[in-house]
Amino acid sequence: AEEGQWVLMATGRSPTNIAVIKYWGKRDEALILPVNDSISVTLDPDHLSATTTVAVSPSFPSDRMWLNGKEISLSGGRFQNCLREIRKRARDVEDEKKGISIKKEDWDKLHVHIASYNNFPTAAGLASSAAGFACLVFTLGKLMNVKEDYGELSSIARQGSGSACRSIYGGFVKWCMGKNNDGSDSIAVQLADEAHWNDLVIIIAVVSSKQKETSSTSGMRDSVETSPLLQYRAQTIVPNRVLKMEEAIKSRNFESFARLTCADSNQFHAVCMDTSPPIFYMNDTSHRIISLVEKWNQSEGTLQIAYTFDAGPNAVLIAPNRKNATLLLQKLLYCFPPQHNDLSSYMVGDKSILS
Ligand code: 2P0
Repeated sequence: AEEGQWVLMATGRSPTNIAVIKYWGKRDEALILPVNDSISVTLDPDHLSATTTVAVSPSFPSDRMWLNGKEISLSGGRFQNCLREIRKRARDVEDEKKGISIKKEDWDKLHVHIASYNNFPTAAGLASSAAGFACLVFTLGKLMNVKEDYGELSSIARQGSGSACRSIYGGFVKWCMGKNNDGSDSIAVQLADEAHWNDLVIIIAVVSSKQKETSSTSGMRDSVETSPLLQYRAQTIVPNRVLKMEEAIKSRNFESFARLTCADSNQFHAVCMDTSPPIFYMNDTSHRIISLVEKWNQSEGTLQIAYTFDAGPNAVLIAPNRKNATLLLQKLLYCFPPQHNDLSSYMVGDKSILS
């Protein structure tokens, strides 16, 4: 900003979320309306999160954004939709200490600078867009004194990236697909808060931090257009599974939670295989991790670990307690010793998975 002109800033942090009932497929591409409900767990922000600072000043001639220090274009429809929706809801802001007074109607003329950092690899199937857009919407809302409730904010974040609507809350979150054509009821709701199931431990085995080959957006578009399994899944399987998952979370039933989580991950990847041309997000190492967990679960007769994979080869492993998490790490280190470079690192969400 130039001398004598003020700058007002706000900073926020949003963790990413891991879907245990997957979102895959849109019924409306522009508004980002999904073909089914989904359920996720929001991670602890210390491990996988976006931190965003937004600044406003009369000396800024245009809106600009930097991601991990590099300027990126804001011309995409998704950024513009989020900015527009937040600006629409902006209110008066008074900062007496700095002598700043912004009237509601001033926001249309003021421009913002946005700087966002991820503390994890971008676009490696670790849901960076989820944390990023949730954080952008939340922080812009803070700067512009937006008073709308979290449901409404989630519906704005959804227009940045579908999965972002679930990162507005901590804990266990459901994205309700909604019925309306305008998206007004396609919002996220919190099923249980951060403290509800504190024993769970999440371990992310980073198989590759390379950028994925098929983006989620184009992958799910191809699946909607070509996969008959996707229609069956959305209409017949998921509604039932969502009910069972809500019950499992409510009653902290790990056996049921793990069974549903693994089945839904596998079905999501089956839909990817059912797409023409087929989409492969998992690799040999991912498959070996599944086998390791399945063998262990079968040998015990009860589920010891849940696994789930998103649009990339990295494994998200959920243990019911620290004992199982420790055993899992031992097994992983034995099968993938450090000098073996199939697995680059482990990230462990200690104790709580939530912010
Ligand atoms: C999910 N994924 O539920 C699923 C599971 C990936 C696999 O949401 O086009 O980045 O921005 O709405 O949100 C990734 O999709 O896609 C995703 P857009 P998004 O977490």
